Amino acid sequence: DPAMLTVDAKPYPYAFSPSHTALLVIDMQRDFILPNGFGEIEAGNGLEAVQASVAPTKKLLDTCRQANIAVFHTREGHKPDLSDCPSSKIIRQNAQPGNTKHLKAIGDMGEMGRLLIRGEYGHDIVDELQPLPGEVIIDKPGKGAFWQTTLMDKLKARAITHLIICGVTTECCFATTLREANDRGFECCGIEEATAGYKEDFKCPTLDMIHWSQGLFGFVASLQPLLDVLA
Ligand code: TIU
Repeated sequence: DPAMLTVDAKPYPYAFSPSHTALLVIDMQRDFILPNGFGEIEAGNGLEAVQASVAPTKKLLDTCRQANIAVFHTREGHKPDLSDCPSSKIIRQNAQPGNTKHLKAIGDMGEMGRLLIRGEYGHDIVDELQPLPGEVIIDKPGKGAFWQTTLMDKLKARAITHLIICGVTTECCFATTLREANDRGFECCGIEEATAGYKEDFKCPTLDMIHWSQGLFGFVASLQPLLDVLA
C-alpha cells in the first residue's frame, strides 16, 4: 500500500495508513494539568511531568492536523448530578480516613469549578490543545475511552484501524484506553514524550508493558521519528 507509513517503534516498526489512523488525545484537561485541579488534589505529587507533556503533545497534534489524520480528544468527567459516576469511584477517589492530601472529591467545588464535572472550566481541555471544529470530543465517565461512549461507533464510521495515542495520565486513562482499544482490534501506538503521569516510577513500566512480548497491547514510539515520517 503506497499510502502506508512506517515509524521506528518498540517492539518493531509501526506501519499505518494516515487515512485509516486517528490521533487520540487523552484527557488533556485543566483538571489534570493545572494547579488546584482534580489531579493535583488526587495525586498530591508535582504537576511538572504532565505540564511538560503539553508542548510535545501540541507538536504531535499540529503535525497530525497537517497530515490530515483524524483527531479525537477525550475528557473524563460526569454529569452535574453525578448519576453517571459509580459510587465506587466517588468513594475511592475521595477523602479517606487518614488521607490528609486528597481532601476533595468528584463534584466538589474547586478553584476551576466543580471537579470533573462537564461544563465546568476545569473539565475542559487546556488552552494550548483546544479542539478545532471538525475534531471529535468524547466525554467519558471512566478511565477507558470506550466505556459508555460513542468512540467505537465514531472510529468505525471513519474506517479507523490504527490509533496514535497520547495524553494523561500514562498510568491511568492513557493505559486503560490503549488496552481497551487493543481488545477491540485497533493497532495502537503510544507516543513516549506525549504522555505523562503523576508518579514518575510508573511511566517506564507502563510503556514497557504495552510493547513487551512482541507487543502485548501494541507499540510505543518516540515523538521525533513520528513527526519526521508525517512531515
Ligand atoms: N485522565 C486520567 O488519567 N484520569 C485520572 O484519574 N488519572 C489519574 O492518574 N488518576
